[in-house]
Amino acid sequence: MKLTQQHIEAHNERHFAKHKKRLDFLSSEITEEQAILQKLMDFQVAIPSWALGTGGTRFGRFPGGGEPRSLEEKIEDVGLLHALNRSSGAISLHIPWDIPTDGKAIQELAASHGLKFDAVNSNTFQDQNNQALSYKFGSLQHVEKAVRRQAIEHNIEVIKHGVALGSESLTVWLSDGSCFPGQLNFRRAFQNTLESLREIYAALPSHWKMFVEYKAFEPNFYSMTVGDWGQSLLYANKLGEQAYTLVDLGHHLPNANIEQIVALLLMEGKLGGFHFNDSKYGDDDLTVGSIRPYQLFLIFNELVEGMDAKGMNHATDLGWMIDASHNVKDPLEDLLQSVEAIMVAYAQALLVDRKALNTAQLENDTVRCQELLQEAFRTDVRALVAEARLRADGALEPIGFFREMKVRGSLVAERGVRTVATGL
Ligand SMILES: [Mn+2]
Repeated sequence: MKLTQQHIEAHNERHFAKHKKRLDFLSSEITEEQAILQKLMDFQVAIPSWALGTGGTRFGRFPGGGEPRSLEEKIEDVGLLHALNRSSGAISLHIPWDIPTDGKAIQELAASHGLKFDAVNSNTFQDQNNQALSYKFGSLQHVEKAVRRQAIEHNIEVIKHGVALGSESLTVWLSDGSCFPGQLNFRRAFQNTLESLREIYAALPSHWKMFVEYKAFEPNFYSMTVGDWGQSLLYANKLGEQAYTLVDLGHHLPNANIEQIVALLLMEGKLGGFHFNDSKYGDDDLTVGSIRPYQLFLIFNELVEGMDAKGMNHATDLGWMIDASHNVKDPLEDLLQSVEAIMVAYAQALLVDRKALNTAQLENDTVRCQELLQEAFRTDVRALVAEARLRADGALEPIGFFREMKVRGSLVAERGVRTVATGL
């Protein structure tokens, strides 16, 4: 289903009076409102093609209905999100779950929804049906050259699909590692992986970036060959200037100081991509901002400060993507919540009085430092985020609209109750 602008306008008229009251109050509290609104309007977060269906765990999966059955329907779903929040203007494809058969037609369909193609993602963490060699003991790290070769060729294939769609980056996440002590020679695994990544890197078009994503544990439970930001940075530095580290919020050991990692990677010019989600225990893939909104704000605080220090464009110089799973919520509602949480944290980070914070830091005024950060964090910026949506022709209350219009019901009627999104 494609929403009409009239539907959105009617919704906005109904909610405008309440919005106006909230915005007027907020406007009296903040400075540089127009500049912040423009930044919010420019900021886009990519939606991965695998996030549009119901997720699951190794114990089970409980799908809702009306899940997208094809790449075309996934693009329609992202188009729907973007029509509502105007901040989801990109889609990130996973190969081979979403191989575009007709690149040009897919690109046109995406463009008709105002969507671009963000990073393409390779998959060597599972065996495909027609695959000659198994990744059971790793892919790019594998002790057998033929397996490494197969994984390299797959990544090069993914780059080709990306080129056909207008993507400009490749994300490599490896499940490679070991489950038991002694299983791997760590140095050999690293060297094999580096050598394999070098071949993939050599196949990148000159304007492309390669993101090396790390993960602390799972599916391997003793060691991961790209297990933390240090290892990812080693690879990225050895590969060259087109290679960057990608930070996924769920891929750290408990209590890791992610904001500090972000700050240092930015300082080194090596932060390239960012995956949003939230977690209580590990790689839980929960809705962004649902568990630790303050941490999300602190991360955005470092992102804004670090990017500004380097003269980077917030909207375009890093790859922003949601990487979450929706086990018990409607995936589209969950994604709307996630994007909202991201925009709220970003807006709050833009409110931080950086000059005052810098002065307080230089005076060792710890109390003042905390006050300044929490002043921004405790400001209710939702009306500002809503105003940015309104100015971009989005809906004042995206989830409210989704429910008022019974969008899921229409999707179920269109696609059926028992559809399963490809790749899940
Ligand atoms: Mn990720």
